[in-house]
Amino acid sequence: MMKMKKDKGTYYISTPIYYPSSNLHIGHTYCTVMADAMARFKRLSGYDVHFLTGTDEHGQKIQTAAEAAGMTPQAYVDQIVDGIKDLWETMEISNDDFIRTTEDRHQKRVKQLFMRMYEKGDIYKGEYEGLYCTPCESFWTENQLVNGACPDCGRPVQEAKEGAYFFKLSKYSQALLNLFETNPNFLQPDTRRNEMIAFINQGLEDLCISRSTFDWGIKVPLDEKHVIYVWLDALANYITALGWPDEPALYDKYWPADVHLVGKEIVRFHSIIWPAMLMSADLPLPKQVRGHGWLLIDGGKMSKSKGNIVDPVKLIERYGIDALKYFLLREYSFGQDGIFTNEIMLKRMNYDLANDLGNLVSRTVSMIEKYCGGVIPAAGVGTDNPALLETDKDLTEIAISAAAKVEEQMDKFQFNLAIEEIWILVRRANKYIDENTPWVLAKDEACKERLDAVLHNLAESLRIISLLIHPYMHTTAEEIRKQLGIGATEILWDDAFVFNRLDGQKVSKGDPIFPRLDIDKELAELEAMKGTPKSDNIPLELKPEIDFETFDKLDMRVGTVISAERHPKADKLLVFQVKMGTEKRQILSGVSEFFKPEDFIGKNVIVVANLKPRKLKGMESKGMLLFADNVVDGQLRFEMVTTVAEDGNPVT
Ligand code: ME8
Repeated sequence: MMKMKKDKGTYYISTPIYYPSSNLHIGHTYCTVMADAMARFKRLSGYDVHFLTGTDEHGQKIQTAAEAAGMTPQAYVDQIVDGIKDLWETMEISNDDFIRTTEDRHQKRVKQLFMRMYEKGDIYKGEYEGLYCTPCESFWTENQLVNGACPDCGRPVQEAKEGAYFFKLSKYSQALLNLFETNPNFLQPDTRRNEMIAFINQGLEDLCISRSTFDWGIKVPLDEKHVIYVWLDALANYITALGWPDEPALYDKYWPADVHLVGKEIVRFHSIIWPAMLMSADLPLPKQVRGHGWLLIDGGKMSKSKGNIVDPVKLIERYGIDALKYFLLREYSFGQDGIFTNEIMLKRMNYDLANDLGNLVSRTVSMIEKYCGGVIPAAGVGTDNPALLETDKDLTEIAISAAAKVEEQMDKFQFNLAIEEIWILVRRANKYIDENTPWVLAKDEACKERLDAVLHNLAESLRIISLLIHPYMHTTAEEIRKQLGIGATEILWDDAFVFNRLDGQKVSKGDPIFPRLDIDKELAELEAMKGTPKSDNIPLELKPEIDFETFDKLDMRVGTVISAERHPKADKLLVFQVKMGTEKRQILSGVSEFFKPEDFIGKNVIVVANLKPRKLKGMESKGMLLFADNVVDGQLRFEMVTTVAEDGNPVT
């Protein structure tokens, strides 16, 4: 077999470096599986690929989680990172490197990058006063908030003030706008690009890039009382892992990255802050940032406190790596959010894998064993029936044109459509069996030539399928090749474009590649495995401590809800009329996804009565209703156990 030269150049792809604040779930797996499929696809089609993943280990969130677990931050992250590495190893993720931001190689290079930006005159010392979201490690301005909460995660923000270093992000506004305008490919999908342009047009503020309220981070060179902002630290991984600037062999070879694959919520960091940092350091920009959508469970994001985290390890143990990878890549459309349920997953596995692909493999190999002594027959035609000749032509055409169609979809990161192109061939081949009925041909010696031709065509189709599926499910691809007797030959993408490779190979039937699942039974067992979340399993992640004087500034009163209705202009907001003594107040609260307005009528609530009034989407809110997160079930609570007197005022 001829060897094709790998001469398409280099391809550098990265995933986000994940926070090791807890174990990874199916959402992280989704992103890494896509990056892996792309890396494998590019390798197979002739690129010299570098695939990077890793962990983002600094910052207040990690420090707080470690403290809650009674461990040092380093010991805390070490055990979680071990688990993350194990997961990727179990899943046979083909990353070429794994960067940890606590590694020396990273820390020293982040300091060098910081100094380079400083020497450029882009970093200055100032004082930061703003609204801070601890889980997201982000400062926000008042008008960036959504319903008074963090626009990324929806959680409350707190006022924070500290002496800090700033990066002159605003200086790069125009250069960033030019980037989006002149290079529409830089950020995909287009919807994300439009959001970023709008974000810049609102006015970019300089970015606070140091923290002094905690110390789990890389020290600011020149001022060790501060640690470098975790996002500046993390984003730098894409070049520090390549050895920039002191060991630049990989950097020279692979930078700029071809694509940073990231979830939609961190597109802003990758397409605004990261390019601005690189501009400041006079380094080339990545060629592309691709934002993917979220996997949603029960209509929302997975959360540990809701107890609805889907653990990939459990699914792999039950269904195998390839079935899970296939499902993730086939089910969801890149860039859009998608719903995850066990039922959707199990149906995909049964219909596409056990029925379509599994049957094609077992029928083809069994028939070659039964009717041809296990040897793949040579190519032929064996009929002059135009209808059957048409089936040959159709199957061959679909088979040899599939690779180009797959490439076209992969160029757009449309994994689901790329796989659908392959399944058009899988289903066509199954139909070909039904049209040509080899079991009938086998009964008549005069039809032997036709029988051989049919089985040859099926074996060729399977060989092509084994190449096409290789990036997405390499173990299955190799198993199919083993059954076709070509397991030892090199996998070459270019072989997917031709239909004449097999003649005389000895097949060997194996176990079904995807056993059929009893969906009802699986659903019941998966449900039983979930268990009920227990509060003592859930680390309590708290905001920074406050002193009594700060707390004592709050004036809290019990009020009674007289009416509640939806805000006419904001889906998330409810508008309450609350009675406290002689006073009636309007208070707005962003809780419509948790409660219906009628849940509140006549109920007593705790009101922060001295909060400065403000307008939310055109309506005034005077005060705040208190809700609390319930650790056990993740639900919000508001009710007080009090009774209401006849005059409508609470009895205390
Ligand atoms: O943001 N659906 O790390 P992170 C789909 N450390 N993808 C999901 C998902 C879901 N429900 N949940 C998570 C960070 N992801 C930073 C990144 S990079 C320099 C620093 C995926 O652990 C998705 O790719 O919160 C998302 O962007 C990423 O995990 C966030 O991982």
